[in-house]
Amino acid sequence: MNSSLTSKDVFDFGSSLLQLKVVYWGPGESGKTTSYNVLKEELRSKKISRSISVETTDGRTLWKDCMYLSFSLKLNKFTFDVVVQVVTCTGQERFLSTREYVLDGADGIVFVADSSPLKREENKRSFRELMSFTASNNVPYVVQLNKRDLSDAISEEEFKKDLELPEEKAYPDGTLVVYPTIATEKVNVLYCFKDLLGLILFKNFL
Ligand SMILES: Nc1nc2c(ncn2[C@@H]2O[C@H](COP(=O)(O)OP(=O)(O)OP(=O)(O)O)[C@@H](O)[C@H]2O)c(=O)[nH]1
Ligand SMILES: [Mg+2]
Repeated sequence: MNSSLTSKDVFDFGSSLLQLKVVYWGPGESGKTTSYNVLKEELRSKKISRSISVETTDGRTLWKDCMYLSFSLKLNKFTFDVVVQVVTCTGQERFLSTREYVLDGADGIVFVADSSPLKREENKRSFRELMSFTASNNVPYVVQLNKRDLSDAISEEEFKKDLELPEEKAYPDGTLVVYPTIATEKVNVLYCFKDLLGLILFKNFL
């Protein structure tokens, strides 16, 4: 699905099947795979495939993590079967080309940033990279500011300035400008993912 399509193209009323792809994107070791694993656990009853992870020997993502979730969506008198492919890409600088490939066909993106003050430049660089990939197709995204448990975590205000995000807490549609998360403690990860799904559906219906 891509953003230039209308709801009629996206929702196949004949088959009632809606297929979406959500990509977790962000700098190296910001917590993309940890967030993915939270979804895998919290939504295990919705998982309809094995989860595949291709890692380096030290546990970093080499290629991607990937799984499929499925659930029913009721809209008025229609019921849709929704299948969501969830993937993470590697944050490692040297694998830029694989990130482009993983992002291909994304319907929504979770940008996972790192709260460490040492990662500010990496957050900026990765966000710029993402914006350059998404500039032409207007894919909806949400921003997860992860590792809020760090004692020296940067403030949300500093982070918003770094990424040139609006100062407000929320957008007019109610989604947050920044979702503070602690992926290792499962805090807010599912909430952020659900809001992104809402944005994708909203964008294609209205
Ligand atoms: N303190 C803290 N550590 C975290 C949090 N989330 C993830 N981590 C840790 O950060 C490290 C990297 O996490 P990953 O989930 O592998 O990061 P990634 O973004 O998938 O990394 P790459 O695949 O290499 O790009 C691991 O040691 C995690 O345990 C968090 O919320 N707080
Ligand atoms: Mg990873």
